[in-house]
Amino acid sequence: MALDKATIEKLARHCEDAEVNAYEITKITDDYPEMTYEDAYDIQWTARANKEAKGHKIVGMKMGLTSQAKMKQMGVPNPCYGYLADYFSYGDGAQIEHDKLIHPKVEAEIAFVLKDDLVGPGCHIGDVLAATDFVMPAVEVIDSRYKDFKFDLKSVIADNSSSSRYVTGGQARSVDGLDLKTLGVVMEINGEIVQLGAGAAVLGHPATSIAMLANMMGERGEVLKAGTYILSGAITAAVSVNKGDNVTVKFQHLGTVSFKFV
Ligand code: 0L1
Ligand code: MG
Repeated sequence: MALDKATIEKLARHCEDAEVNAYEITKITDDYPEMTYEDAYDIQWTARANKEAKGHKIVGMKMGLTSQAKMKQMGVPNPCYGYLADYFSYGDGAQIEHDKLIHPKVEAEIAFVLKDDLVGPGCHIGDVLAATDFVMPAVEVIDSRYKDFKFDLKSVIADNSSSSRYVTGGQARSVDGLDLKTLGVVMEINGEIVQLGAGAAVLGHPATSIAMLANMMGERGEVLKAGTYILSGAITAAVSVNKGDNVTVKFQHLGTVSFKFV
């Protein structure tokens, strides 16, 4: 740990303020190059506690940067995680206000809901499949607070892994009989196909991502609790969206998620 408690608290307020008021900031490591990964997660967990103190509920978790292509593109060595607050959450058919965001992008994801706790370290894909109550289709709206989405991994972690909004729809299904690795998705914006993908884009299998989350949380003594809703990571590349855009993502076996930016 390189940053003291007062600096962690200051940076948590800095990131959260940029998120709530939708303005750009420069990456934290420009001013604090000594920041460690532990500091970065301390900033995220402090911002999370501040949200709860203001009366918000934390309703889930997300994994980010889970594809080899995206890690390579962003020049980062590992995936990261973040939390989902109540006001991030939207249902199928939603209208999301574009003006409340900075430069949003959309990604198709499979969401997991757990029926048992997952406790890392040592958690593996089999533990995840056994602990999964159901999966559902979701679309994550990411909105890095960093100018032009320019960041390094530590700065992204402090910024809650770019969490912003997410939309859940389609059908809830047990993982029994579903091959999440080959499950296909088609993303359309304003009726035009913009992305195709399959579940294997997420660390080879989306459940691997959930195991990694449990193991990363385990390093901090945190447990991924039964009932948690988790976005497992992007199946498609993230696509920039504008005001007025209609987004529809069709998931094989799981139905469709549609919404609009207004
Ligand atoms: O959910 C994601 O994969 C995004 C994580 C943060 C990186 C970014 O903003 O692109
Ligand atoms: Mg994502």
